[in-house]
Amino acid sequence: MDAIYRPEIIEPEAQRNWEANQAFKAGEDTSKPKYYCLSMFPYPSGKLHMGHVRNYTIGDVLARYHRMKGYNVLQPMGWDAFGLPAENAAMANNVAPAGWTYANIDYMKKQLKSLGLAIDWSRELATCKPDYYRWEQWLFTKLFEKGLIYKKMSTVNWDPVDNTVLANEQVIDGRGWRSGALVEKRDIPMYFFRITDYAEELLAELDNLPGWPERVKTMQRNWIGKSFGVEIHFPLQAQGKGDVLKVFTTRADTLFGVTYVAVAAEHPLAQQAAEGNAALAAFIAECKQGSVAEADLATMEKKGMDTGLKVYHPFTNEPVPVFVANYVLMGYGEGAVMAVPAHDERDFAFAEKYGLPIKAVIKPADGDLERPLQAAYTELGVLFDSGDFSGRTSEDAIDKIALVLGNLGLGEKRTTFRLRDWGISRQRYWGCPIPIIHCPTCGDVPVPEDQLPVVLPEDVRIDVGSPIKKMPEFYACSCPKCGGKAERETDTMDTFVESSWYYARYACPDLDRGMLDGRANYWLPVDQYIGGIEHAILHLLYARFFHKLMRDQGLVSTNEPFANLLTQGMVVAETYYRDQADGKKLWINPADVDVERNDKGQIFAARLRADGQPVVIGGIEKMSKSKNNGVDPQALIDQYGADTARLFMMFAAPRSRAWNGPTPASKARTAS
Ligand code: ANZ
Ligand code: ZN
Repeated sequence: MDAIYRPEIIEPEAQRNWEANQAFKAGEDTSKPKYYCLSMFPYPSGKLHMGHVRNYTIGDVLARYHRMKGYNVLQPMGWDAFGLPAENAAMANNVAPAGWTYANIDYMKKQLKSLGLAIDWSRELATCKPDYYRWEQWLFTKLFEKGLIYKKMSTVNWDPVDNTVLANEQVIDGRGWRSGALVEKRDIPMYFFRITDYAEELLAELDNLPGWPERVKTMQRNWIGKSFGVEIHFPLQAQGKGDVLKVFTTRADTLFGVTYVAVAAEHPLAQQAAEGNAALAAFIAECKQGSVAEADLATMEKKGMDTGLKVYHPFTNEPVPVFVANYVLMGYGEGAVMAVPAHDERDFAFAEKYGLPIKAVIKPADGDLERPLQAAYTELGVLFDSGDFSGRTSEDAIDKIALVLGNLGLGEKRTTFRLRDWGISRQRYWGCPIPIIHCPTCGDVPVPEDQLPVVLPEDVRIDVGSPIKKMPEFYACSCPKCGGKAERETDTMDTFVESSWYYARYACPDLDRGMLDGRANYWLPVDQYIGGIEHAILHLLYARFFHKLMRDQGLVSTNEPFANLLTQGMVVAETYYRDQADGKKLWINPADVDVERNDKGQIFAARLRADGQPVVIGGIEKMSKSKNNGVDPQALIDQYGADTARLFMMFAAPRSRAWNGPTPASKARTAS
């Protein structure tokens, strides 16, 4: 035996041995309790970063611990292999996205192996392979037949120079990232998953996930956003009897403070008013321009225009003007609001800007409002100047007003969700083809099971736009129903679709007769899921949704995919830079800097090793390429060995409550 520890000899030897003996191959064994330990699979971007090392080491520690405790452990690995970066890399390096992706997978797989993870590699999957996405397409056709997937027009970012749709992240300051052209909005048909049908269950089931961090559950609850409110009907002046404008409000108690109503630019009433009103039509067109990103909508300047139309107040019968306003969203509630400037901040700002009346009707229970109002009073309180409802509390008035409106046939209580249906059409190439055939006679026809998969051609050249949109050999086909000439859909699916069910496919990755078999019910739910907090909302919500879709399709028997969730923190590092002549910062990798520390270990001086001159200490930031503060795990592994690198990652930032122990759910499974 060597006197010194030589990882470069010991580790490859151990790893060869594991591989030869298939040491981590998992099988279904009902004599032992099972433990399914899953770390979020990586996007094959090129090489591993420290975030991966941390994520996968946490998973590996838990997997090995449970194995030693006598559990039947499954720890699989795979590749989230579709996505836009492959197209960008392909364009930059003149290679095909498939080749780039497969080469990255090869390299990163070697790196993962050198980390010494106890992975069952026999279950490896890559989402860009037809034997994987075939089943995604199959489920798509089933859901389409059930009406859980539908088509509707939806707004996208359109680059008028490159003639292509842009993803939100490809729009920079309102311009296309390649062409620099001003981006327009365009309506095109897209497919949507009816996730809103599951909103109630997705919300309620969060209460049955004791193994999830409270913080993540709160984020999901807010995202689903259940609101209890009232739908109120404002009869339209100068229209047929019974024509009403519907609004959704959470504050029916403020009804007597309504001084205008506002509709979204896309609302049919706005469209109607714009006929013969050029100024209004221009304003509506302007509203439709610009980004569709939600963050931009929240911060943009509130703008509006009077339509000239009027509605009647349902109680006082007074006429109320109808505005078009850019802060009203077509996709929420009714796409129309009753505006109460005295008690809503947005309405207050809008009323001040356009000189609309501000009528207060709610005051604090124990005091009075300031006069004149300097800002909206948005709290609940007691009603005044509100007819028969004056003197009631807000809570009480909301119920009573809903009741009276109901009796008049002018409204009812309603719950609304902030959650929108999930639009999954992407006008990109490197994704799973949507299995629909467009027939001039039969309409949208799902591809029959025996014609699946619809294979994405891999041998392509990428320039502007998706190559399969220009390949008749891909899209020309015949209709499965009538046999006539037809065309295949050329959009691909959002890559979040692939990552919504991979955890289940690991149970039976070799199955070629179906999406899942009984093995999925043996392994699921995942006992411990580990991944970045950045996936707290979308990925985890979509995966929960897919689990329920698969359950209702008879593919799995549980309600939730992940019994315990561990969200690891961000991996951070020091940053260093020098100011350059052009005002930009030159970021310097910490590996090239020599530092001096005080007795608390804080860095107080730093010099570039190459020239011995000082560099600016930029503080600790998330490890990223942009700040050049990435620490390459490979260098650590090569120098000190994987065990050292792993131990360091665990020691440097220990997980105090790394896991919550097997939940009752996973115990119950092992009994059956
Ligand atoms: C009148 C009112 C008075 C409101 C008041 C608030 C305060 P949450 O809680 O998020 O569900 N709203 C309704 N539909 C909208 C749309 N399509 N676009 C933009 N805003 C919309 O929010 C519900 C409130 O958001 C509703 O209650 C409505 O404004 C507005 F003192 O109605 B409220
Ligand atoms: Zn047909």
